[in-house]
Amino acid sequence: MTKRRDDQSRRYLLSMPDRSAPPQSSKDPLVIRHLEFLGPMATVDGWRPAADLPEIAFAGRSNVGKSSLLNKLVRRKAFARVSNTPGRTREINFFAVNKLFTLADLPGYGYARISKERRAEWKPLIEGFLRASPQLRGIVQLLDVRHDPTPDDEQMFDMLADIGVPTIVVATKMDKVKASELGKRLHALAVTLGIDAEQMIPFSAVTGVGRDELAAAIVELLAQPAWKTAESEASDAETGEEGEG
Ligand SMILES: Nc1nc2c(ncn2[C@@H]2O[C@H](COP(=O)(O)OP(=O)(O)OP(=O)(O)O)[C@@H](O)[C@H]2O)c(=O)[nH]1
Ligand SMILES: [Mg+2]
Repeated sequence: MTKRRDDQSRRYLLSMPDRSAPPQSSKDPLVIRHLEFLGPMATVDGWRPAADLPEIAFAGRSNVGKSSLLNKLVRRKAFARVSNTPGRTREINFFAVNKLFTLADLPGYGYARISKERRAEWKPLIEGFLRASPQLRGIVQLLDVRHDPTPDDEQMFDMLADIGVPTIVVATKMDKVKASELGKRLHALAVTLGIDAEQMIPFSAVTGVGRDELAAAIVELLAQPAWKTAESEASDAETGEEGEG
């Protein structure tokens, strides 16, 4: 499979949910009634919460704003821990929302100021989790609107494309860019990733812009069947095989 289009851009064959006609409503698409921290997963074979609720995971470089985005999403100041020490969180932290679904705050990757060996640690845990989570509905992948994707981001996008998990791309820290530059930055990111700019959700944990759009996109993802089941059913249909049981 060739993914590289030219020197500057890659076309990732991401599985992206159709967001062409987002529902227009002034109502909060995700009212938070109940929140619970479930615990951390530290290794691929380590503890994780029972996979009995649909799951959405949040991924991105260290310091990109995953925990801040989660807090904004659930309308709490300090529910997920916002780090002053990037590269520290190396576990996956799970939160249950409204006893209906689970959010997984993935460890940030690509922090420069740690050893080479430790820099590579993120991949097995994140990849192991993504591939072995039958209830996973999708990934919210964060990019800092100010920066082009790094090689670590590229590895992550390659992995998401390879696994085939539905992916929502969020451009975060919008408040840090001048209004006159925003359109240009979003376009540049979209071109680099080979996706449509409309597929990205512009977000800021400071101003709250994008919170409701993201919440609506997540609610839609949660309504989908688990993508793994959908995938295995599709391949069963192709081969004419029937599932067991
Ligand atoms: N201006 C601005 N700052 C932000 C935004 N989101 C996050 N930050 C800041 O960026 C820093 C990192 O934010 P975190 O939410 O801890 O980032 P993270 O991706 O969870 O980091 P790791 O857990 O280390 O992977 C903090 O100082 C935040 O206050 C945003 O939208 N705008
Ligand atoms: Mg964090």
